[in-house]
Amino acid sequence: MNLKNYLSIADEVALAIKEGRPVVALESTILSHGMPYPENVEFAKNVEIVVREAGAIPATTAIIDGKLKVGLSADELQLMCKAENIGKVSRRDVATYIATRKNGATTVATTMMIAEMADIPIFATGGIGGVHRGAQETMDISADLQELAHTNVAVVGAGCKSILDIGLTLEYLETMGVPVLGYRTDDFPAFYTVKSGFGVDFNLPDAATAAKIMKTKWDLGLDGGIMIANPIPEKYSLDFDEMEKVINNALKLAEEKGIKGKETTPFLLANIKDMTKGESFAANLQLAYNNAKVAAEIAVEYAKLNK
Ligand code: PSU
Ligand code: MN
Repeated sequence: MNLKNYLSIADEVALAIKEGRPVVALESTILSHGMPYPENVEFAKNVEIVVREAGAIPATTAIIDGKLKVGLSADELQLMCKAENIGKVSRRDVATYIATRKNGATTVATTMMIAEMADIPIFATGGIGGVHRGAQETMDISADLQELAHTNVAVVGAGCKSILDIGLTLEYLETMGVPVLGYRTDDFPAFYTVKSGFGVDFNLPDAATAAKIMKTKWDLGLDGGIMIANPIPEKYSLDFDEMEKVINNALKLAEEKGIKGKETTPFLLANIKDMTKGESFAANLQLAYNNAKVAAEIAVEYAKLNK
């Protein structure tokens, strides 16, 4: 591997990593393809502030000018938010984008890859990708799940996106040996709502326990990620049955329009936002901030263990 030719880590982030201080990776697909412009600019700034306030250094990742970027400048964040000619980069796209100097936003899968390369053990997102409804026919299963199976990074998310088949997503994670830990909950959250009706493997009482499980897993040589499922704060939680109706309408529309592949998730999120008159977007913002906060708290505890 000849990573140093490809990896470009911002000075502040590089120093924190070198000194063993807490760092939290953040993705850019949520900016470029998960949220509208210019609201995403405010989110991109605020989510980094949330990480800092909880005692860690934020490191948003992206592919820019032929480099895997870890830690973006204000201009680079702006570029990702404007999302003009910014692709959605999954594992299979990485080499092509770098070699041909195309700019791209990183998904959960690619942010995990880059975080591991940079030695950042934890990453906060909105919700992970997973097994889509109807995957028995379409075989649409997010590359995020394979990444969780193999890459040594803990991901804090409000469960998986509720547009997915949550039960099948959890089955897949079990098969791949990925621990699914609930942050102060017995229930696997459903993105916009606190509960999905499915359980988690273990109820994490605090950030220190999360850090201890991460260290133990990787000390044991048990490679692969960890899903830390952090429910949306109750006061921002939407009604599960209401959201199911909205999601089903969005799914029907996607089918009518023949939306497939990597377009599916952005299409559904944008339509759900419109159908709920922005209510779902407000919830999306809040759950993502909450994940950034918890990830930073865990990063702080993890850094202590490795001192
Ligand atoms: N969570 C959000 N909004 C998003 C995503 C996650 O709140 O836009 C993105 C993540 O980058 C995730 C991707 O990796 O959606 C999954 O896309 P797909 O289903 O095509 O794998
Ligand atoms: Mn897909």
